[in-house]
Amino acid sequence: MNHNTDLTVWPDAQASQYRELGYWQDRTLLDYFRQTAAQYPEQPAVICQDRTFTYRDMDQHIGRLAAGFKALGLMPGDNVVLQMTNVAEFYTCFFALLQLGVRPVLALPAHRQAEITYFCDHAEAKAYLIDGASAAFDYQALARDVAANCPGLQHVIVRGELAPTDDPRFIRLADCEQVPDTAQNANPSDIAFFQLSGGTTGTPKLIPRTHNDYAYSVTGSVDICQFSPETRYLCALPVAHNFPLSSPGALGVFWAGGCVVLTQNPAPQAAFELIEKHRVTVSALVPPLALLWMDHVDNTRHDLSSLKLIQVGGAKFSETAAKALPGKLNCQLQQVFGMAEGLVNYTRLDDPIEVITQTQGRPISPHDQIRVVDDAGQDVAIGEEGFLLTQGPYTIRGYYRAPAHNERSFNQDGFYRTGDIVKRTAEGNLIVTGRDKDQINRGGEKIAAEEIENQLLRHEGIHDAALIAIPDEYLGERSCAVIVTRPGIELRPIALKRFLRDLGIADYKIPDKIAFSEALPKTSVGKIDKKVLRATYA
Ligand code: OOB
Repeated sequence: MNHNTDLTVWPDAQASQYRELGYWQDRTLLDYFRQTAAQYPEQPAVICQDRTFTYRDMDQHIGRLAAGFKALGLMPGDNVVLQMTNVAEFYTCFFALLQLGVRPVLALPAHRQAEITYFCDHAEAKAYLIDGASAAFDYQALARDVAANCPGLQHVIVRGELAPTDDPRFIRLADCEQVPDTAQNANPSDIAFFQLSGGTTGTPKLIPRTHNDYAYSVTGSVDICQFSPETRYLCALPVAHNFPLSSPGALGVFWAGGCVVLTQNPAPQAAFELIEKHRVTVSALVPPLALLWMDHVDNTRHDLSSLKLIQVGGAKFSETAAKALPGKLNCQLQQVFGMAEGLVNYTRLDDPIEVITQTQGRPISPHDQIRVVDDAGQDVAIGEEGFLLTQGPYTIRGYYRAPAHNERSFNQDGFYRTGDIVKRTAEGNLIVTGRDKDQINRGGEKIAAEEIENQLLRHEGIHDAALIAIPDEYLGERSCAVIVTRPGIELRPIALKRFLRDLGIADYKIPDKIAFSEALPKTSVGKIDKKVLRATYA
């Protein structure tokens, strides 16, 4: 086995098997896009507010941007950080970088200085690409702070007009477009880009995804979800997230020749208007958003009759809500249980209704290996709860440059320890029943407890801190920080939230609730007993 810390490759036997089965086609992600573009050049590929891009338009922008990025000196194997909102330029930049073998780290719009600086440092990023025209947040101000702290950054590439700055590294994205260059410099078995892990440790982990493995996950998803040239997909979740990117997401739409409709605002009012206007057939939602859409549907005057399928995933969707959704939104429900590390499970469109409402589905591939094991690593019986382990043709074998963490996250046989607690039914469907990782799942947004605890401990008035999940009717879970202050120190929750915000942490990671305690309960081995804390603060 290759123990390169950048990309842990699959064992040779598996790699050859995946090739023989036709899963790995040794084509780049851009090859798939261009195949569709050649077949349906005039079809709309992306609708972004009042702009419509055909497949030909997209393809041309990609070629022009690739030429421009190359002229800036970006080289195969370089890393960059890509942080776009839900705009068409996300896809053109993504593919242009891939064409050059340059690897984007797919940051989320919610990430702030702490996260972005970390990505830039850890990936030794040469460039940072942002949406400088967002009405929701000033990404140029963020980029100025990031650039000031990251001397290794050679370029900050800005969608929209440049705000005044003395920093010569800032350049307009539009100025990057040059005479198109379509020559590819990417190896299909190499890293295409990085997804971000929900995380369980002090620092976020980068997930290297190869062209081969990712393309297969998309192709398999397109089959299962029956995407076609008629598919009109509303992308309401952040474009860069694995779910709306590849499950089957926008890439699935591109593989099939359909159309992606982008929205910056996932709220029902805005989304329903777009569904009616563009005759949207499918969308992907996290549970809180699905609940919001369901609550709002009775009061809408918009015609939603084009909707055929709503996918819900990212966090557990309650059985009650799952039963109600098809009647409310007058379409089918599909549950999706996936992870940026790879494995994605779907309920199938023709599954019995009990499977669709009571399970989180089964894997894409017959070659996804699933194990449900107990504390001792022994397989448990069907229907019994256990820890979910997986390996397969599109699940990573290691995080990027994280050898110590990889020791813990992967077992001897290459299985990824998902940290999810599941039951498997006789038909092979998975039911997520809990979690064995120190993470809060805030309505689909993942927070690594240790990351926030470390930040809290930087406060001089704090002696000890624990971040736990507390139940929330709407989000499923919210975060609660339990704080032990130093003797004689009094702190106010609002000041602590402020402290975290000033450290440049994404908003969704700021604790929803802050509680104070004399001491934190400890287990027999001296670790903070989060079970006790959760029971106390629930
Ligand atoms: C998706 O990916 P991530 O990387 O943001 O989060 C993965 C984790 C899973 O390990 C699990 O803990 C949780 O999110 N999760 C679910 C779930 N879907 C994800 N827990 C219960 N029920 C579900 N349906 O969240 C993701 C990636 C691709 C497709 C869909 C979701």
